[in-house]
Amino acid sequence: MLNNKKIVVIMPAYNAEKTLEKTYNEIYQNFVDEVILVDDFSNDGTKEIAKRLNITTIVHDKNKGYGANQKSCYRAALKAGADIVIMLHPDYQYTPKLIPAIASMMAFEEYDAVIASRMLGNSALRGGMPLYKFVSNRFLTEFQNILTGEKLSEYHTGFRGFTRKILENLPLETCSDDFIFDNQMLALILFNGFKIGEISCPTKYFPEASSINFVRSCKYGLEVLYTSLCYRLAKMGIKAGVYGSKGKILDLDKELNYYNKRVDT
Ligand SMILES: Nc1nc2c(ncn2[C@@H]2O[C@H](COP(=O)(O)OP(=O)(O)O)[C@@H](O)[C@H]2O)c(=O)[nH]1
Ligand SMILES: [Mg+2]
Repeated sequence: MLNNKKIVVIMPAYNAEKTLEKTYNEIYQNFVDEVILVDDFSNDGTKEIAKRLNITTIVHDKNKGYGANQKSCYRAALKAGADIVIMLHPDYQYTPKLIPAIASMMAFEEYDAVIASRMLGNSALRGGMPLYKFVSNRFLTEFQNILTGEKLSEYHTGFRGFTRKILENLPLETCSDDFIFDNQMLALILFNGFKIGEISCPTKYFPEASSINFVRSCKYGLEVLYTSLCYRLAKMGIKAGVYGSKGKILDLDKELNYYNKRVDT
């Protein structure tokens, strides 16, 4: 709790058995009310480790994708009564020690969302980010800033926080089940006039922390360009992409398959 706001950390997991415990152990538990993990039908021991760590765990009955995984995470967090939700990858790429800093930026109602940026400062390449990812991140960020009129240092980090208001009001059900979900969500936040704050965050690249290959990165990059173009069109009154009027908010009645539900005493 912070300023009477319930803080929930969500972890969209896929084959995270080697890094989950290390990530979890660095979460400052006194401050976080609940940790929820959604296992997207991993083929390793992710859910068993989550259970041993007493994390509220939900399992998908098939591999649904990174975006679909986040949708399940946000549904579960809203059902758990979260006021502030921090999304953290369980691949130990980002330091969980910054959770209190991120949460406090929203707990006192200065921001509606916060991203932990690898591009503020110069730690991305030092942390081992591949050069092609660094260059494309910079290019896509500039392109997106121009088309949205914003000035974020990046749009692609896996460490973010959102207020309940954002999760309840954005048409997230309409967003992709794949990796572009992340970018669509940020674009929707800006499109709807919510405020995004940033903090700097170190990043670590090692084999388990980065599985997206070159081809999937290219697909993601093209989809980012498309998302930004649709944003500009929608601002000009031409409904396009996820900004259309038929967007659906998260369907909270959808079944969640709890593998290990935390029981509050
Ligand atoms: N749900 C789901 N998540 C995935 C899949 N592949 C990767 N992820 C997760 O997506 C996140 C980002 O992927 P990652 O390989 O770490 O990307 P990078 O760090 O940006 O290079 C990680 O938390 C992965 O566990 C998948 O097929 N399904
Ligand atoms: Mg990663």
